[in-house]
Parts: sequence; structure tokens; C-alpha cells
Amino acid sequence: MKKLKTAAMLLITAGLTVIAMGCASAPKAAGDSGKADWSANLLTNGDFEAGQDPWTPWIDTGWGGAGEVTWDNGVATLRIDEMGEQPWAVAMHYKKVLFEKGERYRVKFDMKSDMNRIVRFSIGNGLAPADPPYLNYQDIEIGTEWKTYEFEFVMKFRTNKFGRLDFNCAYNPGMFLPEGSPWRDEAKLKATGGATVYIDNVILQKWGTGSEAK
Ligand SMILES: [Ca+2]
Repeated sequence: MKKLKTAAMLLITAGLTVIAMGCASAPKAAGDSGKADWSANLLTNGDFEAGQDPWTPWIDTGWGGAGEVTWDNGVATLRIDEMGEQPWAVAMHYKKVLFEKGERYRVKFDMKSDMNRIVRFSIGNGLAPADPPYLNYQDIEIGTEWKTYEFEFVMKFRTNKFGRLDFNCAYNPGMFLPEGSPWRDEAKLKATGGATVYIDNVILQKWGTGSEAK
């Protein structure tokens, strides 16, 4: 339990680091009429209450992945039968998101699993996955209880309407875990085996004049 708490603290510290980096470029002034705030959710059906659309599953048999992604009962459920050899061997994507250069974004989601494990979250260019990610690869420790994870970043690359959110939930050697994470050495063990990963309430927001969302 102590270990879990430490890992959680590290995760929080890492999250704050990301936020701190985001704050390095000052938020844009909102003008006289409105106060700057986070926008409404830029994603459609981020709470999965409408089932799958427009989310897409990715089972990469070429990398040894096997399993199924389902969207019953308002929760995205990734069942991993074979973890394969890459994090994306069992994954879920949201495609065609507009990211504008210089704008600040915040993403939040809830996750849990039926065993403690590491999953990788990233945001990048859907057309050229080898390009640098917009939000650096995030290896996240998830446990059996729902927890909210939050990241913030400034879009440093050319405006792109084909941005993509990736939840890569299969094999994960933990190479993007925060420095000093107690999970780092044993991540390979912790991230192996079959498991089911649950995701809900995915919210992507842009900093600006919005006032709807908190
Ligand atoms: Ca839901």
C-alpha cells in the first residue's frame, strides 16, 4: 500500500511538472468581455454514454496483440488476452482532433484495471506516428480503483486537424515512467499478463474564453 501511495505521489509530481511546463507560456488574455477559462469538452462522447462512436479499437495482431475493446454501460473496456510486444497491441484511439499551434490544452480521464499495471497515453499526429508527440508519452500506473489522470501541454507543432489521442494498454516496459518511479525496475513484470482496462470521462479542453467546463 505504501508503495502504491509513493507511486501515486510520483505520478502527481510528474503531472505537476507537466502543468508547470505548460504554464511557462502565459495563457492568452481573454479580452475585456470574458474571463479566460477552459473550454467545453472538445471530444464527442468522451463519457461513452453513446457507446463507441467516434472511438476506434486497435488490436494489433502483427505485434502479437489479442483482445477486444467494447463500450457497454458507458465505459470503454479494453480486454487484453495477449499483451503482445508493444503498448499499442491492444489500444483505443480518438482521431481527427484539431490542435492549434501555440494553444494550451488539458486532458483528463478516469482509468482503472483489474490488476495493477502500466498503460501508455499519448497525443500526437495521426498521420505520422513517428513524429514527436504533442503531449509527451505518458506511462501511467493504474490500479484497481478509479483514478483521474490529468495532463496539460502547449501545442508546439504546426496546427493539425488530424491529431489523435491514444490509449495503449498492452505490453509496456515502462520506459516513459517518471524518473525514480519505484515501478520502473519492475514495470516489465507489472505490465505483463492479461488484464482488462477501463476508461471513462475523457475530457480534452483548450485554454481560452470558454466558461462551461471545470
Ligand atoms: Ca461513462
